[in-house]
Amino acid sequence: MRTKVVIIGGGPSGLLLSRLLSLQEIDNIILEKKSKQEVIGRIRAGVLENGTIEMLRLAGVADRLDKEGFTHNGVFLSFKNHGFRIDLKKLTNKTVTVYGQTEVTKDLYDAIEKSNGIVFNNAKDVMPQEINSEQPFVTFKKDGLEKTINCDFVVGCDGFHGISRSIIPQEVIKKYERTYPFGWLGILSETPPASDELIYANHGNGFALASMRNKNLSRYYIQTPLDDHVDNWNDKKFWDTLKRRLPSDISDSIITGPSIEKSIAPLRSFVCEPMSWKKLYLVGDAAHIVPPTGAKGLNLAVSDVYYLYNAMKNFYLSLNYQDLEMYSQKALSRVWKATRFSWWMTTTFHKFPDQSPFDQCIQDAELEYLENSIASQSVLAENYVGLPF
Ligand code: RFL
Ligand code: PHB
Repeated sequence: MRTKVVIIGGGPSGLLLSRLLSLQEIDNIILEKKSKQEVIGRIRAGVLENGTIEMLRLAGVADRLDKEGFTHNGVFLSFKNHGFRIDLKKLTNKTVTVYGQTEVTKDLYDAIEKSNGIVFNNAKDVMPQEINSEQPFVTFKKDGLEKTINCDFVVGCDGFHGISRSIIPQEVIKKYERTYPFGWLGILSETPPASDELIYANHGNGFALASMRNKNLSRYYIQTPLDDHVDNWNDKKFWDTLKRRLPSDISDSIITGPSIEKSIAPLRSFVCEPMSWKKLYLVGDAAHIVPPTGAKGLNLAVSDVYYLYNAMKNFYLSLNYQDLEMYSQKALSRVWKATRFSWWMTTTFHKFPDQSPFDQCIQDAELEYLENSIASQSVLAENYVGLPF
């Protein structure tokens, strides 16, 4: 088999890149380790930046998003049992949109299937080969049979635990990492959201987030110890903890119900440099991870796709290789800014196990400053709605 671009990983970044390349008639094949149902079943991101939406429109997959997505003009922050609002629209003239990653992935799959794009699901032992040559190829197993695809480029869209990043030699790759001493326990429940806009809460016992998917589907998170387990959290314990951490005017009116999904995710900041090596390009979580506190992970994956898609388009349509050479540098410049913002949101809103009274007072001062300073609010708003691509 031969194609121009082999994309390893059929999550949101791999699917979006494939779709955009196909629209330019640049042949590509996706190799995805899991089944379509497993990929679509992942409940993750919920907040899309305008730049992400523009890219989904460019890919022709935004009809449902434009109809069903919820535009949010602001976001609430709370501390010391009291909330205040950041008016994103007024401060930046931009908004964010609530539309689940599950739906984004579904829309992309549908479009790719309709246009006969090639996705090999359940592709096992995927391995990029001869990346350092003019004839790279990728080997994998499908239904027990060994397969090879020759190509011009390999793109690693295979997430943090994928194989692609490991192809870059140790002496070339540099990794930057911060782990956090807590996780997020998230639940989905078929109840009306606590508020029309998201609430990020700093509380003496730990962080909480009230988010949503639609008018009758809520998404909530609470900070938990790193070694905690979902089995320790029945629904009652979850709701009681959440209510204690949100401002009481919200807790008093919150509607609870059975959880339909419950999971714990660890929090991590990670960046690898460079994001490309020879014929390999890394995109999204394969190259960087941010803690979800800034709602940046999926949006960053999409801005990587933007840079790489344009670079590949320039290469195939105009024989211009320059943008491909600049890909890593361009993408990393935006990645580090989102990494900083996500780290800042995480350190400002969470309770650290070794947090001293001094540290708590600094967090309170930070949030009080944010509540009363338009300059401080503008910094948060500009980053939250997404820096330009
Ligand atoms: P993904 O989604 O991890 O997809 C990678 C795909 O590669 C496949 N794969 C392989 N395929 C073939 N061979 C291999 N060897 C392979 N190894 C892996 C996997 O099966 C998978 O299908 O990476 P991608 O496409 O870069 O997308 C990144 C986003 O999924 C991620 O950044 C976001 O979900 C992060 N995130 C959020 N981002 C936002 O922008 N806004 C949010 O509100 C937001 N909330 C979140 C989040 C992530 C969370 N968790 C669970 C970490 C909330 C949470 C709780
Ligand atoms: C979500 O709705 O899943 C969500 C929203 C905002 C975040 C993280 C996750 O910062």
